Parts: sequence; structure tokens; C-alpha cells
Amino acid sequence: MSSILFEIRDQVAFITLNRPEKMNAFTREMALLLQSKLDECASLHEVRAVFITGAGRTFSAGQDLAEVVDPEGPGMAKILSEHYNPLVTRIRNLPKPVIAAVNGVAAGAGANLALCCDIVVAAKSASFIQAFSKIGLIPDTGGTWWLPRLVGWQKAAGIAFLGDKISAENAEKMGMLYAVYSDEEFTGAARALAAVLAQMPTRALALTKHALNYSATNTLEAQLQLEDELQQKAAETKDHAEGVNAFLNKRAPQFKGE
Ligand code: T3D
Repeated sequence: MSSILFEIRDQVAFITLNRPEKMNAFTREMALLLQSKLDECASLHEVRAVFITGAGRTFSAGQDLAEVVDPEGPGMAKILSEHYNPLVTRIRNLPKPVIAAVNGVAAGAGANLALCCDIVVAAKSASFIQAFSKIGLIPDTGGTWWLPRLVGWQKAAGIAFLGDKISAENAEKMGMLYAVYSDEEFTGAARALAAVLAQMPTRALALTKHALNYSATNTLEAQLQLEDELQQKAAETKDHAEGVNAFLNKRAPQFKGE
């Protein structure tokens, strides 16, 4: 069975991290396969939203620690530069919305991979653990970048230093998540969200994502300039014309992602 399951349905690419017996911990093979699936999502016109979840009771326990101590393994330098860093940049640069549907524990690189997605939703029983400090490491996979931006400096430091388990409800209260659903509703609600996003004006969402990426480091003046440039591009899309036409004719828009 593949460590990454991949299926396209109704213009949504469903990606499932699939090593449930090892809490979907990442090996090199799995990280590289996920990278290639994200590339496929970027290039396929029929994919208009990406949905990442975990098989079984966990989202992901992060790096496979058995691989870390394997003398034949990739070693720390490759684990970050060839596995997780390219995953984060692929997700941030993918010109389509990426949803992390956190079904259970998300630990270490698994937690931060979820947090770098555009929209993070979680089941009520899910949790987030910056497990790094427990094994003498620092948060990676963008954790030191995302956490202070999402939850503020104090909470970020506490969560990163202590490595304690943050429930989905507390994570939502802190601003780490878009929504938490009951365990019963979770799969349906998360998929419904992906279905809605896949019918939206994909290019405008991609341009919005681009603007949000830059907002973290831009000055206000630079961001206003960027919005100006990106809005010109959005205004040239067929979906913009369709949206305006649908509004004026009092009908629902039919966006094509063009
Ligand atoms: O060098 C580097 O490491 C650089 C890269 C760093 C990136 C990182 O992600 S560092 C952080 C790595 N992750 C962790 O430290 C988390 C370790 N796992 C846990 O803390 C717990 O397993 C969980 C909280 C995720 C779940 O706990 P629980 O009690 O529900 O399950 P469990 O019994 O601990 O685990 C079930 C199985 O999964 C077990 O295997 P076994 O004994 O049944 O054969 C366990 O060993 C395995 N497993 C869980 N996490 C990992 C793992 N195997 C390898 N690597 C793991 N990360």
C-alpha cells in the first residue's frame, strides 16, 4: 500500500498520509512522494482544491524517528532541505487552496505541515504537539515562522518550549485553526468545505494566497502596490466577468477556474 493515497474527485485532489500503523510518520519515500503529488496538483487544471488528511487515528506524528537513527537513512541535513522545506514551499506556492483536515494528533513536522496549509480544520478530538523540544530539537517545517504569526509570541514560545498537547478547541481559540467540527461531522464538513472552494474562482484564490504570502513581510505601501497589481490580473479573468454578470442578472455564478 502506498504511503500517500491520491484521488481526484469533483475537482478536489484528496491526499491521504497513509502509514497508520506508524501514526503516518514521514519517511523520505513518503515526503518525496507527497512532493510529487503536490506538483501534480499544481499542474493539473482539473484540480481546483487540495485536501490533505491522515489515515487512521492520526494526522501525522512528524518525522519517522526510526529513520533518523538509521545509519542508512537520509540524515538531518537532507531531512529538512530535501523533505520538509520543499513541502512547505510547495504548499505555499501552490496556486490553489490547500486544506489540512486534521483528523487526529498532528505532532512535530506533521503539526507544522498542517499549519502551513491555507485553511486548517480539525476534528474535536484532534490535537497539536510541537514535539520537538521533547527530543532536543527546535520546531521546523516552518513552525518558528507560523506559530508567532498565528498565536502571538507568548503562546508560541510556551507551545514550542513545553511541547505540550494542544486540543483542537484550544488551538482554534488561539487562532491556529479555521474551524473545529465534532468527530461525527468532521469528515463530511471538511470535504464540504473543499467542495465549496473547488467551485470558487480559482485564479482569484491563487492571487489572494500570493498576496497573503507577501503580507507577512511587506510594508503597507508595498502590500497596497501588490494588491493593485494582483487585482488587475484578477479583473482579467473569465471568472471575474462571470461573477459580475451573474450578480447583475441575479443568478448563481458558474466559475470555471479561468
Ligand atoms: O532529525 C530529525 O528528527 C529532524 C526532523 C524533525 C521533524 C520532526 O517531526 S521531529 C518530531 C518527531 N515526532 C515526534 O517526536 C512524535 C513521536 N510520537 C509521539 O509522540 C506519539 O506517538 C503520538 C503522540 C504521536 C501518538 O501517541 P500514541 O500513544 O497515540 O501512539 P504510540 O503508541 O506512541 O505510537 C503508535 C506507533 O506509532 C508506535 O509503533 P509500535 O510500537 O506500535 O510499532 C510508535 O512507535 C509509532 N510512532 C509514533 N510516532 C512515531 C512512530 N514511529 C516513528 N516515528 C514517529 N515519529
